[in-house]
Amino acid sequence: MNKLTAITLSLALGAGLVACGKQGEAPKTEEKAAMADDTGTMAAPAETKHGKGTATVTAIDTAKGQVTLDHGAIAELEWPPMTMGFAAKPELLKDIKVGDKVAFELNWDGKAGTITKLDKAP
Ligand SMILES: [Cu+2]
Repeated sequence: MNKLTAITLSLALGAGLVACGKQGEAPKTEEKAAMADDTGTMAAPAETKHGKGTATVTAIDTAKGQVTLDHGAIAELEWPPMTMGFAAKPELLKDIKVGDKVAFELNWDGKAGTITKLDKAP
């Protein structure tokens, strides 16, 4: 949320500077150009973050390479506890069963999480 607000603010400031530098052009053209810039910036890949936590496994789909975890808070990603699905390679899931308590690590690209490490909790 804060990051998005910061991006929006910096884009607004940037658009303002561009508008000041091109006073000869019609305002409508400037608005369209600014909107195109916004779209391009939003489509850029987000920075991948790494996090770790503990969870209870609530569903496994080995064929699709997906696991659903009821996970605790993840400080690195500023996530509260929640239940959600992640992509996971089948070899990470082969010794895991629904109901298992696990310790896991993930990469989060801003839209989807991929499990990079998954172990039964001791
Ligand atoms: Cu989550």
